[in-house]
Amino acid sequence: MDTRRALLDALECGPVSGPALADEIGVSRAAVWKAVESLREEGFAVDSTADGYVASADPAYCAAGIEFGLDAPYTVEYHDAVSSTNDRARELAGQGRTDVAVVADEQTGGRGRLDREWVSPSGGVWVSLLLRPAVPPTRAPLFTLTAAVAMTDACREAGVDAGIKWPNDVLVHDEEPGSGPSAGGRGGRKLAGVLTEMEGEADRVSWLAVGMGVNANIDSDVLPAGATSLRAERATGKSDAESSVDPDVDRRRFVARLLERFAELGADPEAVLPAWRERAVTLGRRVRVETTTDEVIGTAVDVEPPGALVVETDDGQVAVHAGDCEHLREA
Ligand code: BT5
Repeated sequence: MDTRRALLDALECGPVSGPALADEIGVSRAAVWKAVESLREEGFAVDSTADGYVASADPAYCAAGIEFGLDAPYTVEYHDAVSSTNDRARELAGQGRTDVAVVADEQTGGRGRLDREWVSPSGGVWVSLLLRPAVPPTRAPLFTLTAAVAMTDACREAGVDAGIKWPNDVLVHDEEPGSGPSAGGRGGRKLAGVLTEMEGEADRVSWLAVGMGVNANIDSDVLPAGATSLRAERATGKSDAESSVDPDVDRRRFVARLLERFAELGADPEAVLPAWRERAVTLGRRVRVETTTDEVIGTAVDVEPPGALVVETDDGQVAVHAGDCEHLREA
C-alpha cells in the first residue's frame, strides 16, 4: 500500500504518530513526513498534536478529502478546473491506468451525449470513473444504468426525491408528465446525467469512462431551462429535507457515497436492472423515443438487458437501445 493511502487510513482512526506509522508500514519517518506535507499541499488539513497527526474534522473537497474514509476501490484525482473529466479519464486510460475517479470542481468543456454541451460551473459534482471491466462492449449500457442508480441514491440520501428517466437522466419528476416548469414534456427537472464512453474490440472492452454530472451547489438560473440542482431543490423544500437545512450539500461526502454505491452495484450486476426499475419514472408512462433513424411512440413497459427500453406501441412491442426519450401526457 502506498504511504499516502496508509496515512489516510491511519488518520481515520484518530491521532497517529509519525514513528508509529513509519514502523507499521515499513517506510522511513521522512517518507511519512513527506506524505503529510503532500496531503497538506493538496488542501487536506493535517494538524500536528502531542499525540501525533490528526485530520481535520471537516476535510476539504480534494482528492485526499474524498478518499478519506472512502469505502470503494478507486483512486481519486481532483482538479479545480478541467475541460471534461471524461477527456482526462481517456488520457489516463492511454497511460494504462484503471479504477480512477477523476473529479473536477468546474468543467470548461463539459459534454453531454452526441457532443451536446453540458453546463458545468463550479459547485457541481463532475466525475468520471475509469474502469476496465472484463465484458464485451454490448454490456456497456449496464454501466450507464448503474451510474443512474448510484446518482439517484446519492441524491435521495441528500434529501432530494430523484428518479430515473431512461436512459441516463436523473430527474426531480413532475406529478403530471408534460406539465410544470420543465414544460416540453421532459417529465421533470433534470438534476443529473451520465455520459459513458469506451474503447475496445468486438469482444472486449479495453476501458470505459462513466461520466456522471450532478448539479449540486449551483443556482438554477445558471443552468439550462428545465434543469434543477440539489441546492435549488433543498432550498425550496420540494424535497424531504427540512427547510432549515443548509441547502448546500457536502460534496466530499456526496461523491464518496456516489462512488461507494457504484462499487456496491458493480459487485452485483444482476441487481442493477431491478434497482433501476424500482427508481424509474419512465416505466408505465407514455413516451416518444427518438432514435437516430426512427421515432417510437407508446407506453414504456420495461427495461431489458443490457439497458433497452421496451415500448408497447400500436404495432406491438419494440425494444429501443439508444435514443432521446420524452414523457408524454397520458392520452
Ligand atoms: C447527458 O447528456 O445528460 C450527459 C451528461 C454527462 C455529464 C458528465 S459531467 C462529468 C463527465 N464529463 C463530461 O464532460 N460529461 C460527463 P444528454 O442526455 O445528451 O443531455 C444534454 C442536454 O442536457 C443538453 O443538450 C442540455 O439541454 C441539457 N443540459 C446541459 N447542461 C445541463 C446541466 N448542467 N443540467 C441539466 N441539463 C443540462
